[in-house]
Amino acid sequence: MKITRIKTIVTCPDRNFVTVKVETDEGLYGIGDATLNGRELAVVAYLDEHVAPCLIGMDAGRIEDIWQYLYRGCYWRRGAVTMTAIAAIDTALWDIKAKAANMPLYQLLGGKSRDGVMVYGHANGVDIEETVDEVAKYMDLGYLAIRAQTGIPGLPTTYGVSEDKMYYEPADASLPSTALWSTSKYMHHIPQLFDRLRNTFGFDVHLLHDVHHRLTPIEAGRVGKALEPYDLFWLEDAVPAENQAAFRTVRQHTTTPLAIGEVFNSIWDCKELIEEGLIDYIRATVVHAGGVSHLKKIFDFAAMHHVRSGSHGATDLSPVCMGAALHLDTAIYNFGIQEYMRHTEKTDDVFPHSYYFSKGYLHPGDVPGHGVDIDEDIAAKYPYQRAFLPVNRLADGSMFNW
Ligand code: GCO
Ligand code: MG
Repeated sequence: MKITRIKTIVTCPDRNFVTVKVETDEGLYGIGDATLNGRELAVVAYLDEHVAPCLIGMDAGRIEDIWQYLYRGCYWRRGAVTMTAIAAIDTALWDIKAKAANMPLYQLLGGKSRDGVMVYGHANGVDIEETVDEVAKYMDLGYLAIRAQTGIPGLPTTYGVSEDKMYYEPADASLPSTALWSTSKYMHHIPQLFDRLRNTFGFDVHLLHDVHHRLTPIEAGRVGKALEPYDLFWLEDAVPAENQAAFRTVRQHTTTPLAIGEVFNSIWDCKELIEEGLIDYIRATVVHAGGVSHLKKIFDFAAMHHVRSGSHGATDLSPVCMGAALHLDTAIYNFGIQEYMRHTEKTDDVFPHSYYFSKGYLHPGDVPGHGVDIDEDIAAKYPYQRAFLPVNRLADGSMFNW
C-alpha cells in the first residue's frame, strides 16, 4: 500500500488544531494530530515542506522504518516541532494499518489490558470555595479522579483557573497576555485547598494538582511534604526538568507521587527520571512525543522501573490525539491515568469519534483504526486564528516560567 498524498488541515473550531491526513493508493487513509499550541504553523511548514514530499510513494505499512527515516534521516533530531510532525505521520500510519487489519488499534498494540481508561477532570475556582463546588460537580458527573486548582489571593490570575468551567482554554489571546506570579503566596495557599477538599470529600476520590513548572527543587520538596497528609494521586510538573537530576532533591524530601512529561518529546527527556525512579508517572503524550510508536517505547521502558503512564490530554491536544492515546492506554500494562478535558461541541463536530465517557472511564470504542475522523467540510468553516499562552512575570517585572 503506497502513500499517494499527505495533507495538513488547519482548523479553529474554538481553538486551533493541525491534522495530517495520509492517503494511499488503496483508498484507505489515516489521520494524526499535529497540534503544537501557539506554534501550529511551524509544524504545518515542517510537514508540508520537509516531510510530505519525501514520503510520497513509500509503503504505508513500514511504520517503524518511516519513523526512523524522519528521525535519523533528517540529521536534526528531537525538538517539539520535529517530534510533533513525526507523531502526526506515525499516528496516521497506525490508523491506516489498523483499518487495513479491520481492527481497533489497541488490538495491534497487544490487545486490551483493561476494560476502561480512568481519567481525571479539571476542577478550578477563583477561590477555595468555588474549587470545592467544582470538585463536587465532577464527582456528580461520575469522575473518580479530579485535578484541583484555585486562584491565589493577591494574584489577579492563576494558571489553571478558567472562566469557562466546562471547556478550559489556556491560549487566551492573539498576543501573549501577562500574568503575575508569587511563589511564596502560592506555597502558603495550596495546602489550605487540599485540607479543605479532604475535610469535605474524604479520601475516596483521587485528587491531583498541577504546579505547572513553577518551583525550585527544594520548594517542590516542601510543597510535596506539606501535601502528604492529603494523599494526592500526584503532584504534576513541580519543577522544570531540563535538568533531570534536579528531581533527586524533590524525591529526597517528599513521598507525594510525582508526575511530569507534557513538554517532553522523547525518551531522552525522561531517561534519568525513569531509570533513577525519580518520578511515579510519565505524562508524555502521543502528539508531542513521537506518536504511538515512540510513546509505546517510553511506556515500556517506564514499566521496567515501576513508573506508570499519565498522558497529557488538555484541550489543545485534538480528539485525534485523544483517540490514539486511549488505544495505547488500553493496551499497556503500566497504565496510570489519562487527563481528559472535554472539547467544545464545535471541536467534536469537526472530529467525529468513537471514544466515549462512562462512569469515570473513557473507552476507545471498537471501530477499525484509532476511531477518530475529520470532517473536512466542517473544518473549512473555521480558519486559523493566532493564539498564545500567557507569560508570567514576578512583582519586580522579571520573566518567570509559564
Ligand atoms: C495540563 C497542562 C495544560 C498546558 C497546555 C499547554 O496539565 O493539562 O498543563 O494546561 O498548559 O496544554 O499547551
Ligand atoms: Mg500540566
